[in-house]
Amino acid sequence: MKASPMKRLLTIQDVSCVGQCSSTVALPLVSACGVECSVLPGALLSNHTGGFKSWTFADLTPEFAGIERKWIELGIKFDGFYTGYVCESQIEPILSIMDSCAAPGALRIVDPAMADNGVLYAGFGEDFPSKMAKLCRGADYILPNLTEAALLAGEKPVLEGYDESFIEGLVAKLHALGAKNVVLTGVSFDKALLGSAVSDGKGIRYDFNPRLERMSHGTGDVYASVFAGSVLRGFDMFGAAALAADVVCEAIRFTENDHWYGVSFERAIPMLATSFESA
Ligand code: PXL
Repeated sequence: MKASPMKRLLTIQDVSCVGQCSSTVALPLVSACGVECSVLPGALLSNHTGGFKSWTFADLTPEFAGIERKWIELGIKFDGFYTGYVCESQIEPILSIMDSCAAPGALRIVDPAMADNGVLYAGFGEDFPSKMAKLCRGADYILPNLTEAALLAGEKPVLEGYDESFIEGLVAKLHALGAKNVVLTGVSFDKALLGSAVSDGKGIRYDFNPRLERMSHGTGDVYASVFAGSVLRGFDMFGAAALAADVVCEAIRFTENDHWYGVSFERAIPMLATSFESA
């Protein structure tokens, strides 16, 4: 059987040289989904900011305009865009590239990677969530965790003791920002289960897996990369969310206990790649 034409996704997020996050996770995982992955690095860091004592940071925003002009000149188009950790100066240039380099029907997948466990990542100011909200406005899919969702909605994060009606209210506020579909991660009503609330604006479906008690930096990037790759492969968002969660769990299971700065997603690649054998 002849395979369907390969889709091309552009991911826009930093390159952290060390740390198993952002572009260095997206490139292998989107590729393992059978989707061509182009990268636009927004910044170059020596290592990520989540637990290392310090890091170097080079802002690559000044490169964006020239790269966009070149792509327009060459007629380069993308079937989808997946944004992760980006900085404020990149929001407008990213929106411009999403307009000028979109193939017909191109999808916009926004992981508003900026916060976790109730707090913004180091280096982001208090007003950053309102800037990130602009990127969420025209998105086909947004994938915030509970902290990011609250900050996007202009609220204080609530990380436990909530019920389904609270989650429904939060998801409704995210749709009100202008996002078509919402995948809210890190949801748990029962301590033994952890999962996501997946909403198309008409109804919410939940996807839960048994909670794995392990430090888990970088799982959001693994989740978003698999979600983006599988949506471009034609999975519906419920199937994409379920596969993304399964790959995260598999990656955590393969991760040594003292490996604190990322997850060993590399060993989940065979399982991910076989998920598309009949797709
Ligand atoms: O995993 C999200 C992420 C991406 N990029 C950088 C980060 C983080 C989280 O800390 O620091 C640079």
